Amino acid sequence: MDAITERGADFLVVANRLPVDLEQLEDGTERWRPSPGGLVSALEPFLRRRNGAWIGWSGRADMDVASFDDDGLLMHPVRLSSDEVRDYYEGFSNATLWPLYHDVIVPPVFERSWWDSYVTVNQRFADAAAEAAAPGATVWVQDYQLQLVPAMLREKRPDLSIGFFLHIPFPPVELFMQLPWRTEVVRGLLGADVVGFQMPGGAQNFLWLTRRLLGLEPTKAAVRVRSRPGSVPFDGRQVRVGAFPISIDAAGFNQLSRSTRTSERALKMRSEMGDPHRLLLGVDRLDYTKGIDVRLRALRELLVSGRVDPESVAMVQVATPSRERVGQYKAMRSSIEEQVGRLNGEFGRVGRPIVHYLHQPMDRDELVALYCAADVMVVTPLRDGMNLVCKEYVATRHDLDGVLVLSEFAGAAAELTGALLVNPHDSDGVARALEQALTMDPGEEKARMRTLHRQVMTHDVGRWARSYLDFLDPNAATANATELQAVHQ
Ligand code: GDG
Repeated sequence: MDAITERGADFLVVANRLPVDLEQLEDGTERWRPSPGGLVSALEPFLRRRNGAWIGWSGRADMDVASFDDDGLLMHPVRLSSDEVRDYYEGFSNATLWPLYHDVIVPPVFERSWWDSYVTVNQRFADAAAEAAAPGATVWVQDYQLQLVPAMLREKRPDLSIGFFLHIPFPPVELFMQLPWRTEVVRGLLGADVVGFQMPGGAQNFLWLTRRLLGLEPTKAAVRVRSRPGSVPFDGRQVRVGAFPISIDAAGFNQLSRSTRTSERALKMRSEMGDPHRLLLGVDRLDYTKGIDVRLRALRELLVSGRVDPESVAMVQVATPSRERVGQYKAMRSSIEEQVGRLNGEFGRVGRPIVHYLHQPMDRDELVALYCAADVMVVTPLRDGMNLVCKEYVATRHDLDGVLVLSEFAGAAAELTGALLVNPHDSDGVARALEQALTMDPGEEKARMRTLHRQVMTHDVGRWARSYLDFLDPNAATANATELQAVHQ
């Protein structure tokens, strides 16, 4: 805590999790290991240049961890008790807000004690940020777990420039209105100077809600707005609202895919699967929003009807363990595993299953080799804020081969128009798209992938971060551009 108490950080990220994991070594000691993600790589240049700090939970309950310096970045852990992990995190965040914001695919649970815990924990994050920030600092609050932080922080530190970004969809008014604490959440978000969403639709939903719940009229004046949505006057300030579609470290994925090690591994994977004529791939956290069941049903339909020969295809489905203590996730896992078992039982043979199902985290090199090995990437969420997996697949296809089947209900569909877009609620439509992908002629495949590849390589996560931060603080725009240029050289 020493460095930040003395001077304070000029740029702070506040997120549920720190970008590091506590790792247990063989000798019983522990050390912090970076958990690389797009967000941290995109924000690192800004954090380093501006005396940055990251505020978040360590991932372990009931553990006091002092602030520490991670290779020049200040990590400031926020403590959560095991009751808070249950109520704030697994409860309100993942069993109330997550389903409510994803079209109520499963019913959200409304539980007063979870809400109370959400308020307490949000206050703790806000207090930590208030303490760590230098006068006039920029604080960027991330995601649905921390929607009350902007207002709580402004209350204590009106001098700060506060941004908020929601990584998941923001729901239509009719759904959001179910939330018993709807006004409190909207007021929490309005504490920010900029409320950012993935898509213009989410920003628009938010603006409509501010009118419905608080009677705010959007400002029509010539305020600088991004992708239209606009701004609302609140509490003597203009709160600006905009869409900022997130992306990936495209160059990083591309580079990894070009290594000899990756191509050799990709070839080996295919041969271990019996060199199928066409290999399908799905990569998701095991989550009911991701529509893993949708693609398995479509594949089964093609096999049952004889439109696809079981000898010619194989599919890999990586379903990374996620939120395993939340009830809805347990039920979903069983039903997906039943589908996989049924497909393999009916269409596999000894040593040659149709679906290779992996319920385990996979390291990044292995994941990239899988992307390179796959002929068809299948991404069929029922609702997804953006979906990074489809962008990662595209970034690794420097050979311009590969077909992407993508749900219209993923934010990424707005950009990735070269994909075969499907409605995940239309099983016949998904089956038709899979069939089309499996039989696409190489000319069309390359033409489509060329468009996709260009889009992803030119719209990376660095560009996303810069566009948001320039919008939040136009005075810093030139400095941000210079800094990023230097980093990418
Ligand atoms: C939320 C929003 C939005 C997955 N399994 C493994 C692994 N992953 C990595 C993927 C990808 C990331 O996790 C998943 O990102 P998604 O975007 O697909 O989905 P969410 O986790 O739901 O993310 C989403 C995102 O936030 C960003 O704003 O796009 O809409 O829901 O990067 O590669 N990585 C490794 N092993 C795995 O087993 N190494």
